[in-house]
Amino acid sequence: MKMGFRWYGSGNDSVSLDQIRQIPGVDEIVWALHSKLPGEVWEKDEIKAAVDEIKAKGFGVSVVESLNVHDDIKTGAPTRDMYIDKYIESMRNLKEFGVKVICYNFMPVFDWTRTDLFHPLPDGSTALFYEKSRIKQDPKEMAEYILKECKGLTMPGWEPERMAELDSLFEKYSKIDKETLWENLKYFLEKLMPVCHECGIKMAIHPDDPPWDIFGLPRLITSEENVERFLSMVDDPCNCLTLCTGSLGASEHNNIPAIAERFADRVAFAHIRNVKIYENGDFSEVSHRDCDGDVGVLGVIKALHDKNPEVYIRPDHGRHIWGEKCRPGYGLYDRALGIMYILGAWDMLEK
Ligand code: DNO
Repeated sequence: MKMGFRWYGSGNDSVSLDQIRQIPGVDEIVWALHSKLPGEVWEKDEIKAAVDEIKAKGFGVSVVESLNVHDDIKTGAPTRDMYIDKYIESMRNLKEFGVKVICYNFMPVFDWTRTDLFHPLPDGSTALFYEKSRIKQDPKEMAEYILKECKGLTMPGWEPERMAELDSLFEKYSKIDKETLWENLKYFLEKLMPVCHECGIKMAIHPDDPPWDIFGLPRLITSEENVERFLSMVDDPCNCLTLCTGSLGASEHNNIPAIAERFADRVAFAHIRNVKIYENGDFSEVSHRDCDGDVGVLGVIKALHDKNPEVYIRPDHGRHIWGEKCRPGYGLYDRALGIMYILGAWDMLEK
């Protein structure tokens, strides 16, 4: 297993590489060129600058999160082939710097969505929270709220440039139903698979978060059944999953340890975090500790340990603790605690 830590880059993250170096057991920085919009090619000199900075501190750069997919690919617009070509160009550039896994998502319009980014927990910390009844509100209000809380820090999937054009984005998706979205995903991946083999890169789709339709937009990677459909639709060892335990785990219908076990060989990357689901369907992010939430974190770790010991893992969102001021979900302290929990369980399994 290789342990990673997501980092948004100098000037775009409250955490430094020097701090990350002091968390035991971190091998990799999970990185991206965060100033790039979906559809822009990641040029070699830009990749080199990012990678050099990370490698200088002794970390690997094998996992990119995310190389975002342009909406014209998701909607199957006439320009999609042009955007797929650009995507492939970025992949070939990334390969030259040793990238092995590309995490991406196929969520329409929005990336992960929450109604409260700093919801108080009983212990005095705060965490990301989803209140089901509030999601009926105007999506523009939601985008404004999220951008405000991110205080000018770039957040993948929530690029201000895209959010400013929400009407036309919603218009693009107005004729896209679930089956069309599945077809467009298949089309995209079938173009990419030969390039993956040429480059030794695995494409690892991130599940939809939350794992159900929101704002009338269809979402695909939401359940065990749909993960199975996704993996068999393009049945190629390079067509993989980012097992985000908290995304799939927000639905009480998903048994995450069972999903981890069943698809372990196609899990290229795992995001480990825990969520607590309430009876009314709301959910809160909580600490990584198994008994604090409903994900079954220890079962997931055991499944990956037993069936895919080469997997890349990162702790996912943490709570905001000890007064830390950070990007929502991405502080230092609780993610460092998460790493120690995951490594503790892993080491014990090894012994
Ligand atoms: C949230 C993340 C997602 C993820 C993308 C991958 O914190 O898990 O934003 O990076 O969906 O494309």
